[in-house]
Amino acid sequence: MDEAARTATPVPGRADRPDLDLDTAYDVQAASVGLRLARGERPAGVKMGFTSEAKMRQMGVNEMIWGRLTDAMRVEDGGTFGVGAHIHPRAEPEIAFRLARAPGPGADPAAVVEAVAPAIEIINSRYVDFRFTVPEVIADNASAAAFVVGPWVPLTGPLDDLDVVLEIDGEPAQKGSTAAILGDPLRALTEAFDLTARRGLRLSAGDIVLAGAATAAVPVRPGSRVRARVAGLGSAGFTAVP
Ligand code: OOG
Ligand code: MG
Repeated sequence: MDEAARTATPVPGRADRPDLDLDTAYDVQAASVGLRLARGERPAGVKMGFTSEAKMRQMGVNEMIWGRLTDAMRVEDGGTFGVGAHIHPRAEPEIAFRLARAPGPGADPAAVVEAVAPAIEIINSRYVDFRFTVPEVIADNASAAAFVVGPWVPLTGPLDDLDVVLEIDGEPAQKGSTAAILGDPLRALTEAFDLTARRGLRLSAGDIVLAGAATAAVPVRPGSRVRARVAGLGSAGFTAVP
């Protein structure tokens, strides 16, 4: 997986991998991200996947997953993303949370949130044509490639039904609502706390949690301007370059 990511060379998915159960898949993910950390990247938090019907339908899966973020995946808001280093990147609109502290067991998610922001995740499956089984996509770090976070604001109001638009070159490409994310993105945060704790990953102050896409993902082509707008929160965007 690490080599497929580094060299932008896809590997076959939905392949015969009888030993790849969920535990093994998360072990592969940890090992593969471990190689990135050994090369000097720093942990930056986690991303949730398949927290919305729209995403589950698009990818033909029905199980929540999570992956790990590193600082090297961060694209500055308004910055550029180089498509050429990736296989077939897609953008999807998300909500980002920044943690004020490590979440204790059974933590009230809102109480652990320092700030919330509109965000874009750029996914880039290392499998041919984005076709994979659930264990395969977990082993592939949940297709994580990059993320863009817009302006952080304190969590003051409800997040359970904010309009979301993903724009390409100023035109809406996907529309939805934060309600698509488990009914409320804060639920995705609770799931992130539970699922990571179960696998021994400790989140800490300053970590980012991406709640999962509110809509289906859209291919990122060189030259496009991509922006996610979330009503009441603002927007996050980037320009794709070759
Ligand atoms: C897997 C990642 C799913 C989300 O937000 O639902 C995800 C994929 O679609 O390749 O990041
Ligand atoms: Mg995502």
